[in-house]
Amino acid sequence: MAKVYLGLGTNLGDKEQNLRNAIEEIEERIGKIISLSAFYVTTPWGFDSENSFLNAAICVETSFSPISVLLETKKIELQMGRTHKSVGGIYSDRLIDIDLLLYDDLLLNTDELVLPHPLMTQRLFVMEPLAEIAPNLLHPFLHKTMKTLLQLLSFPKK
Ligand code: PH2
Ligand code: MG
Ligand code: MG
Repeated sequence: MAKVYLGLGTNLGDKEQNLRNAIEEIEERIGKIISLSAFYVTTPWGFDSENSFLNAAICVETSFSPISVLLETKKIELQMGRTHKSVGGIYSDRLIDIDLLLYDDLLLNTDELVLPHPLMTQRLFVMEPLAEIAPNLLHPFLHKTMKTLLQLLSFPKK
């Protein structure tokens, strides 16, 4: 069994219900959820929108490979009505976004999937919930804990 950390985000519709639905689908299709963060209200990062986000992080125990987890999360996003993905790094409002953050201590760099998620340590909306559920987890490439990485993000050195 592997432990996979997922970041969840939504900024359209009934956001709390969207997160709950996604969590239920993940548990049904990917594996047992062993940690769930609080839901964080966050401002859109990297694009302008009037719609604030609700973000969360979860840890799932799974027998699936990283690519299978990715495919399952894509299916859940589509099933929940997500219509378009970000194109060329331009973000847009969405009902649900499920991102793979970490898969055990795997380092992976393929066209389909990069692990750890390359932008996770730059994003407060990811690191706050992640550090809540896994403060002492080590980033397998940076060799720092999630708690430390969150602090570095919140109080960057000048
Ligand atoms: N997701 C993005 C881009 N910007 N901002 C917030 N606050 N929360 C997100 O989940 C988010 C974002 C790309 O997936
Ligand atoms: Mg995302
Ligand atoms: Mg995504």
